[in-house]
Amino acid sequence: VEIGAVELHRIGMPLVRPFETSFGRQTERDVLLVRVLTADGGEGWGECVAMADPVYSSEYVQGAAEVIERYLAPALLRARTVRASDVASVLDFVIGHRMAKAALETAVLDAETRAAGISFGEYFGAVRPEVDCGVSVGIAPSIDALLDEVSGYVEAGYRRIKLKIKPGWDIEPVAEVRALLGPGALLQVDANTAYTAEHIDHLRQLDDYRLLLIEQPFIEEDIATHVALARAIDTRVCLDESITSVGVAVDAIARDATSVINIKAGRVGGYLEAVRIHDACLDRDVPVWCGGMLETGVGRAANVALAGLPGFTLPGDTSASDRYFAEDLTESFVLVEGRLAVPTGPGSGVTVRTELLAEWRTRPVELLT
Ligand code: OSB
Ligand code: MG
Repeated sequence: VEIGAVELHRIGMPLVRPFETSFGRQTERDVLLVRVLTADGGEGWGECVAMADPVYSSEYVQGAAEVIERYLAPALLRARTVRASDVASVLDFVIGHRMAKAALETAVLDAETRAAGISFGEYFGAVRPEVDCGVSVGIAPSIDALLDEVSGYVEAGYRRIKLKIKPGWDIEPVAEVRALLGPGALLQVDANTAYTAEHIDHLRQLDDYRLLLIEQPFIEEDIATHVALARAIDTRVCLDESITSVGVAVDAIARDATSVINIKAGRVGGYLEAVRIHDACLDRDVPVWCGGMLETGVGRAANVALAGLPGFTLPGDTSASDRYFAEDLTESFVLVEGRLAVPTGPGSGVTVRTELLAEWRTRPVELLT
Protein backbone atom coordinates (compact mmCIF):
# COMPACT_ATOMS: atom_id res chain seq x y z
CA VAL A 1 0.00 0.00 0.00
CA GLU A 2 1.00 3.62 -0.44
CA ILE A 3 1.04 5.21 2.99
CA GLY A 4 -0.29 8.76 3.20
CA ALA A 5 -0.28 9.27 6.98
CA VAL A 6 -0.06 7.53 10.32
CA GLU A 7 -2.31 8.42 13.27
CA LEU A 8 -1.75 7.55 16.91
CA HIS A 9 -4.80 7.16 19.14
CA ARG A 10 -4.73 6.80 22.93
CA ILE A 11 -7.69 5.61 24.96
CA GLY A 12 -8.35 4.40 28.48
CA MET A 13 -10.67 1.47 29.09
CA PRO A 14 -11.62 0.35 32.61
CA LEU A 15 -11.25 -3.40 33.19
CA VAL A 16 -14.35 -5.19 34.50
CA ARG A 17 -12.20 -6.42 37.41
CA PRO A 18 -8.67 -5.63 38.52
CA PHE A 19 -6.04 -7.89 36.93
CA GLU A 20 -3.22 -8.79 39.30
CA THR A 21 -0.05 -10.62 38.32
CA SER A 22 3.33 -11.12 39.97
CA PHE A 23 4.38 -7.80 38.36
CA GLY A 24 1.49 -5.65 39.51
CA ARG A 25 -2.19 -4.82 39.53
CA GLN A 26 -4.06 -3.14 36.69
CA THR A 27 -7.52 -1.60 36.83
CA GLU A 28 -7.50 0.12 33.46
CA ARG A 29 -6.12 -0.64 30.01
CA ASP A 30 -4.14 2.29 28.58
CA VAL A 31 -4.32 1.54 24.85
CA LEU A 32 -2.28 2.85 21.94
CA LEU A 33 -3.76 2.28 18.49
CA VAL A 34 -2.06 2.97 15.19
CA ARG A 35 -4.09 3.90 12.14
CA VAL A 36 -2.47 3.89 8.72
CA LEU A 37 -4.16 5.98 6.03
CA THR A 38 -3.39 5.01 2.48
CA ALA A 39 -3.02 7.39 -0.45
CA ASP A 40 -6.13 5.96 -2.09
CA GLY A 41 -8.41 6.47 0.91
CA GLY A 42 -8.00 3.10 2.60
CA GLU A 43 -7.12 2.52 6.24
CA GLY A 44 -5.70 -0.08 8.57
CA TRP A 45 -5.55 -0.43 12.35
CA GLY A 46 -2.99 -1.97 14.67
CA GLU A 47 -3.11 -2.23 18.47
CA CYS A 48 0.09 -1.81 20.43
CA VAL A 49 0.14 -4.35 23.27
CA ALA A 50 2.60 -2.47 25.47
CA MET A 51 1.28 -1.98 29.01
CA ALA A 52 1.13 1.38 30.78
CA ASP A 53 4.33 0.59 32.69
CA PRO A 54 7.51 -1.32 31.72
CA VAL A 55 6.80 -4.23 34.11
CA TYR A 56 6.01 -7.11 31.73
CA SER A 57 8.60 -6.09 29.16
CA SER A 58 10.85 -3.04 28.80
CA GLU A 59 8.26 -1.47 26.50
CA TYR A 60 5.47 0.76 27.82
CA VAL A 61 2.71 2.72 26.10
CA GLN A 62 4.18 6.21 26.22
CA GLY A 63 7.59 4.91 25.13
CA ALA A 64 6.01 3.02 22.24
CA ALA A 65 4.16 6.16 21.12
CA GLU A 66 7.41 8.11 21.32
CA VAL A 67 9.50 5.61 19.31
CA ILE A 68 6.79 5.37 16.67
CA GLU A 69 6.48 9.13 16.41
CA ARG A 70 10.19 9.82 16.39
CA TYR A 71 11.69 6.90 14.44
CA LEU A 72 9.35 4.24 13.13
CA ALA A 73 6.53 6.20 11.48
CA PRO A 74 8.96 8.59 9.73
CA ALA A 75 10.85 5.61 8.28
CA LEU A 76 7.63 4.05 7.08
CA LEU A 77 6.42 7.33 5.59
CA ARG A 78 9.76 7.71 3.82
CA ALA A 79 9.52 4.20 2.38
CA ARG A 80 6.02 5.28 1.32
CA THR A 81 4.95 2.20 -0.69
CA VAL A 82 5.28 -0.99 1.32
CA ARG A 83 3.76 -4.39 1.77
CA ALA A 84 3.29 -5.73 5.30
CA SER A 85 6.09 -8.19 4.53
CA ASP A 86 8.49 -5.24 3.96
CA VAL A 87 7.72 -3.40 7.20
CA ALA A 88 10.09 -5.36 9.46
CA SER A 89 13.08 -4.61 7.24
CA VAL A 90 12.14 -0.91 6.97
CA LEU A 91 12.03 -0.71 10.80
CA ASP A 92 15.00 -2.97 11.46
CA PHE A 93 17.41 -0.04 12.05
CA VAL A 94 15.74 0.46 15.45
CA ILE A 95 16.84 -2.13 18.02
CA GLY A 96 14.05 -3.83 19.96
CA HIS A 97 10.76 -1.97 20.43
CA ARG A 98 8.98 -4.98 19.03
CA MET A 99 5.53 -4.06 20.35
CA ALA A 100 5.75 -0.66 18.68
CA LYS A 101 6.93 -2.24 15.41
CA ALA A 102 4.20 -4.88 15.58
CA ALA A 103 1.48 -2.23 15.87
CA LEU A 104 2.72 -0.51 12.71
CA GLU A 105 3.16 -3.74 10.77
CA THR A 106 -0.33 -4.87 11.76
CA ALA A 107 -1.86 -1.56 10.64
CA VAL A 108 -0.15 -1.91 7.25
CA LEU A 109 -1.25 -5.53 7.02
CA ASP A 110 -4.83 -4.52 7.82
CA ALA A 111 -4.81 -1.84 5.12
CA GLU A 112 -3.23 -4.22 2.60
CA THR A 113 -5.59 -7.14 3.22
CA ARG A 114 -8.68 -4.89 3.34
CA ALA A 115 -7.69 -3.51 -0.05
CA ALA A 116 -7.14 -7.04 -1.38
CA GLY A 117 -10.41 -8.31 0.12
CA ILE A 118 -8.80 -11.10 2.13
CA SER A 119 -9.04 -11.79 5.85
CA PHE A 120 -6.21 -12.11 8.38
CA GLY A 121 -7.22 -15.76 8.78
CA GLU A 122 -6.70 -16.39 5.06
CA TYR A 123 -3.47 -14.39 5.00
CA PHE A 124 -1.98 -16.24 8.00
CA GLY A 125 -3.20 -19.67 6.86
CA ALA A 126 -5.85 -20.36 9.51
CA VAL A 127 -7.41 -23.80 9.16
CA ARG A 128 -10.18 -23.49 11.77
CA PRO A 129 -13.35 -21.36 11.68
CA GLU A 130 -13.28 -20.98 15.47
CA VAL A 131 -10.70 -21.38 18.21
CA ASP A 132 -10.73 -22.94 21.68
CA CYS A 133 -10.49 -20.33 24.41
CA GLY A 134 -8.97 -20.28 27.83
CA VAL A 135 -8.91 -17.54 30.44
CA SER A 136 -6.09 -16.03 32.46
CA VAL A 137 -7.11 -15.57 36.10
CA GLY A 138 -5.33 -12.95 38.16
CA ILE A 139 -4.05 -13.28 41.71
CA ALA A 140 -7.13 -12.95 43.91
CA PRO A 141 -7.59 -11.34 47.34
CA SER A 142 -8.45 -14.75 48.86
CA ILE A 143 -8.88 -18.40 47.89
CA ASP A 144 -12.67 -18.01 48.15
CA ALA A 145 -12.62 -15.05 45.78
CA LEU A 146 -10.44 -17.05 43.38
CA LEU A 147 -12.80 -20.04 43.42
CA ASP A 148 -15.77 -17.74 42.79
CA GLU A 149 -14.04 -16.15 39.83
CA VAL A 150 -12.95 -19.49 38.37
CA SER A 151 -16.47 -20.91 38.80
CA GLY A 152 -17.86 -18.01 36.78
CA TYR A 153 -15.44 -18.73 33.93
CA VAL A 154 -16.25 -22.44 33.98
CA GLU A 155 -19.94 -21.57 33.76
CA ALA A 156 -19.20 -19.23 30.85
CA GLY A 157 -17.66 -22.20 29.02
CA TYR A 158 -13.91 -21.50 29.03
CA ARG A 159 -12.00 -24.61 28.02
CA ARG A 160 -8.88 -23.97 30.03
CA ILE A 161 -8.00 -22.05 33.19
CA LYS A 162 -4.65 -20.33 33.68
CA LEU A 163 -3.78 -19.13 37.17
CA LYS A 164 -1.31 -16.36 37.80
CA ILE A 165 1.12 -17.45 40.51
CA LYS A 166 3.95 -15.98 42.57
CA PRO A 167 5.85 -17.04 45.70
CA GLY A 168 3.22 -17.21 48.45
CA TRP A 169 0.36 -17.70 45.95
CA ASP A 170 1.04 -20.95 44.16
CA ILE A 171 0.59 -24.45 45.58
CA GLU A 172 -2.53 -23.72 47.64
CA PRO A 173 -4.52 -21.89 44.95
CA VAL A 174 -3.52 -24.56 42.41
CA ALA A 175 -4.63 -27.37 44.75
CA GLU A 176 -7.95 -25.65 45.49
CA VAL A 177 -8.72 -24.89 41.86
CA ARG A 178 -7.78 -28.42 40.79
CA ALA A 179 -10.18 -29.77 43.43
CA LEU A 180 -12.92 -27.45 42.15
CA LEU A 181 -12.39 -28.31 38.47
CA GLY A 182 -11.90 -32.05 38.81
CA PRO A 183 -9.04 -34.14 37.44
CA GLY A 184 -9.74 -33.85 33.70
CA ALA A 185 -10.00 -30.07 33.32
CA LEU A 186 -7.22 -28.16 31.55
CA LEU A 187 -5.31 -26.08 34.11
CA GLN A 188 -1.99 -24.25 33.81
CA VAL A 189 -0.04 -21.55 35.66
CA ASP A 190 1.89 -18.40 34.74
CA ALA A 191 4.56 -16.92 37.03
CA ASN A 192 5.64 -13.94 34.91
CA THR A 193 9.28 -14.40 36.03
CA ALA A 194 8.51 -14.32 39.79
CA TYR A 195 10.80 -17.25 40.79
CA THR A 196 14.54 -17.97 40.96
CA ALA A 197 16.64 -21.14 40.73
CA GLU A 198 16.28 -21.57 44.52
CA HIS A 199 12.57 -22.28 43.99
CA ILE A 200 13.07 -25.35 41.77
CA ASP A 201 12.37 -27.81 44.60
CA HIS A 202 9.36 -25.81 45.69
CA LEU A 203 7.95 -25.72 42.13
CA ARG A 204 8.25 -29.52 41.85
CA GLN A 205 5.22 -29.73 44.15
CA LEU A 206 3.16 -28.54 41.17
CA ASP A 207 3.64 -32.00 39.65
CA ASP A 208 0.89 -33.25 42.00
CA TYR A 209 -1.78 -31.26 40.13
CA ARG A 210 -1.44 -32.48 36.50
CA LEU A 211 -0.95 -29.02 35.05
CA LEU A 212 -0.73 -28.53 31.29
CA LEU A 213 2.33 -26.35 31.78
CA ILE A 214 4.13 -23.78 33.89
CA GLU A 215 4.70 -20.52 32.04
CA GLN A 216 7.81 -18.33 32.43
CA PRO A 217 8.90 -19.00 36.03
CA PHE A 218 12.27 -17.19 35.69
CA ILE A 219 13.55 -13.93 34.20
CA GLU A 220 13.45 -13.63 30.47
CA GLU A 221 17.22 -13.75 29.80
CA ASP A 222 17.71 -16.87 31.90
CA ILE A 223 17.29 -19.83 29.57
CA ALA A 224 19.61 -22.02 31.68
CA THR A 225 17.40 -22.02 34.78
CA HIS A 226 14.40 -22.97 32.65
CA VAL A 227 16.47 -25.92 31.35
CA ALA A 228 17.27 -26.90 34.95
CA LEU A 229 13.59 -26.76 35.95
CA ALA A 230 12.51 -28.73 32.87
CA ARG A 231 14.92 -31.49 33.93
CA ALA A 232 13.68 -31.46 37.53
CA ILE A 233 9.90 -31.38 36.95
CA ASP A 234 7.38 -33.49 35.01
CA THR A 235 5.13 -30.50 34.23
CA ARG A 236 5.98 -28.94 30.87
CA VAL A 237 7.82 -25.62 30.92
CA CYS A 238 6.44 -22.94 28.56
CA LEU A 239 8.18 -19.68 27.72
CA ASP A 240 6.42 -16.36 27.18
CA GLU A 241 8.61 -13.30 27.98
CA SER A 242 11.83 -15.04 26.83
CA ILE A 243 10.62 -15.69 23.29
CA THR A 244 11.29 -12.50 21.32
CA SER A 245 11.96 -13.96 17.86
CA VAL A 246 11.93 -17.17 15.83
CA GLY A 247 15.68 -17.49 16.42
CA VAL A 248 15.27 -17.39 20.20
CA ALA A 249 12.38 -19.85 19.97
CA VAL A 250 14.38 -22.36 17.94
CA ASP A 251 17.33 -22.03 20.32
CA ALA A 252 15.19 -22.43 23.47
CA ILE A 253 13.55 -25.55 22.02
CA ALA A 254 16.92 -27.02 21.01
CA ARG A 255 18.20 -26.48 24.56
CA ASP A 256 15.06 -28.11 26.06
CA ALA A 257 14.21 -24.95 27.99
CA THR A 258 10.65 -25.05 26.68
CA SER A 259 8.40 -27.77 25.30
CA VAL A 260 5.41 -25.50 24.61
CA ILE A 261 5.42 -21.88 23.45
CA ASN A 262 3.08 -18.98 24.18
CA ILE A 263 3.02 -16.89 20.98
CA LYS A 264 2.20 -13.19 21.30
CA ALA A 265 2.61 -11.26 18.08
CA GLY A 266 3.36 -7.99 19.88
CA ARG A 267 6.20 -9.51 21.89
CA VAL A 268 7.94 -10.83 18.74
CA GLY A 269 7.54 -7.79 16.49
CA GLY A 270 4.39 -8.71 14.61
CA TYR A 271 2.13 -11.38 13.18
CA LEU A 272 4.55 -12.34 10.41
CA GLU A 273 7.23 -13.29 12.95
CA ALA A 274 4.52 -14.99 15.03
CA VAL A 275 3.63 -17.16 12.02
CA ARG A 276 7.32 -18.02 11.56
CA ILE A 277 7.52 -19.14 15.20
CA HIS A 278 4.38 -21.20 14.70
CA ASP A 279 5.92 -22.85 11.62
CA ALA A 280 9.21 -23.62 13.41
CA CYS A 281 7.30 -25.14 16.34
CA LEU A 282 5.08 -27.20 14.05
CA ASP A 283 8.22 -28.58 12.34
CA ARG A 284 9.59 -29.58 15.74
CA ASP A 285 6.34 -30.98 17.17
CA VAL A 286 6.23 -28.25 19.81
CA PRO A 287 2.63 -27.25 20.59
CA VAL A 288 1.86 -23.52 20.71
CA TRP A 289 -0.98 -21.41 22.04
CA CYS A 290 -1.95 -17.80 21.54
CA GLY A 291 -1.17 -15.47 24.42
CA GLY A 292 -2.96 -12.22 25.14
CA MET A 293 -2.21 -8.75 26.48
CA LEU A 294 -5.71 -7.61 27.49
CA GLU A 295 -6.36 -6.44 23.94
CA THR A 296 -9.38 -4.57 22.66
CA GLY A 297 -11.30 -6.09 19.76
CA VAL A 298 -8.70 -4.70 17.34
CA GLY A 299 -5.90 -6.85 18.73
CA ARG A 300 -8.19 -9.73 19.66
CA ALA A 301 -9.41 -10.12 16.07
CA ALA A 302 -5.85 -10.66 14.86
CA ASN A 303 -5.02 -13.00 17.76
CA VAL A 304 -8.03 -15.17 17.05
CA ALA A 305 -7.04 -15.40 13.37
CA LEU A 306 -3.50 -16.42 14.38
CA ALA A 307 -4.89 -19.03 16.78
CA GLY A 308 -6.63 -20.62 13.79
CA LEU A 309 -3.29 -21.95 12.48
CA PRO A 310 -2.78 -25.73 12.71
CA GLY A 311 -0.06 -25.70 15.38
CA PHE A 312 -2.24 -23.86 17.91
CA THR A 313 -3.37 -27.06 19.56
CA LEU A 314 -3.86 -25.67 23.08
CA PRO A 315 -6.57 -23.16 24.07
CA GLY A 316 -5.29 -19.57 24.06
CA ASP A 317 -5.64 -16.53 26.31
CA THR A 318 -8.14 -15.39 23.69
CA SER A 319 -11.02 -14.66 26.01
CA ALA A 320 -14.31 -12.99 25.13
CA SER A 321 -14.63 -9.19 25.19
CA ASP A 322 -16.73 -9.29 28.38
CA ARG A 323 -13.91 -10.96 30.34
CA TYR A 324 -12.07 -7.62 30.07
CA PHE A 325 -14.42 -4.76 29.24
CA ALA A 326 -18.03 -3.72 29.76
CA GLU A 327 -17.99 -2.54 26.16
CA ASP A 328 -15.44 -3.31 23.45
CA LEU A 329 -13.96 -0.90 20.92
CA THR A 330 -15.18 -3.12 18.06
CA GLU A 331 -17.92 -5.68 17.64
CA SER A 332 -17.83 -7.85 20.79
CA PHE A 333 -16.15 -11.23 20.74
CA VAL A 334 -18.68 -13.60 22.28
CA LEU A 335 -17.85 -17.05 23.62
CA VAL A 336 -19.92 -19.84 22.06
CA GLU A 337 -19.29 -23.27 23.55
CA GLY A 338 -15.93 -22.10 24.77
CA ARG A 339 -14.83 -20.84 21.37
CA LEU A 340 -14.48 -17.58 19.47
CA ALA A 341 -15.12 -17.34 15.75
CA VAL A 342 -12.24 -16.31 13.48
CA PRO A 343 -13.43 -13.13 11.74
CA THR A 344 -14.03 -13.65 8.03
CA GLY A 345 -14.30 -10.07 6.72
CA PRO A 346 -11.44 -8.30 4.92
CA GLY A 347 -8.40 -7.41 7.02
CA SER A 348 -8.87 -7.95 10.74
CA GLY A 349 -12.58 -8.26 10.02
CA VAL A 350 -13.62 -5.86 12.78
CA THR A 351 -14.55 -2.17 12.71
CA VAL A 352 -13.36 0.44 15.18
CA ARG A 353 -16.34 2.23 16.74
CA THR A 354 -15.11 5.77 16.23
CA GLU A 355 -17.68 7.27 18.61
CA LEU A 356 -16.19 5.18 21.44
CA LEU A 357 -12.69 6.16 20.40
CA ALA A 358 -13.71 9.79 20.82
CA GLU A 359 -15.44 9.11 24.13
CA TRP A 360 -12.54 7.14 25.65
CA ARG A 361 -9.70 9.26 24.29
CA THR A 362 -7.04 10.25 26.87
CA ARG A 363 -4.71 12.26 24.58
CA PRO A 364 -5.21 14.20 21.37
CA VAL A 365 -4.84 12.23 18.14
CA GLU A 366 -1.34 12.59 16.71
CA LEU A 367 -1.21 12.90 12.93
CA LEU A 368 2.16 11.98 11.39
CA THR A 369 2.81 12.75 7.73
O1 OSB B 1 1.88 -13.10 30.90
O2 OSB B 1 0.39 -13.81 29.61
C1 OSB B 1 0.83 -12.91 30.31
C2 OSB B 1 -1.65 -10.01 30.43
C3 OSB B 1 -0.79 -8.95 30.36
C4 OSB B 1 0.56 -9.16 30.31
C5 OSB B 1 1.06 -10.47 30.33
C6 OSB B 1 0.20 -11.55 30.39
C7 OSB B 1 -1.18 -11.31 30.48
C8 OSB B 1 -2.16 -12.37 30.64
C9 OSB B 1 -3.59 -12.08 30.22
O3 OSB B 1 -1.93 -13.44 31.15
C10 OSB B 1 -3.88 -12.62 28.87
C11 OSB B 1 -5.18 -12.07 28.32
O4 OSB B 1 -6.24 -12.55 28.73
O5 OSB B 1 -5.13 -11.17 27.46
MG1 MG C 1 2.55 -15.05 30.38
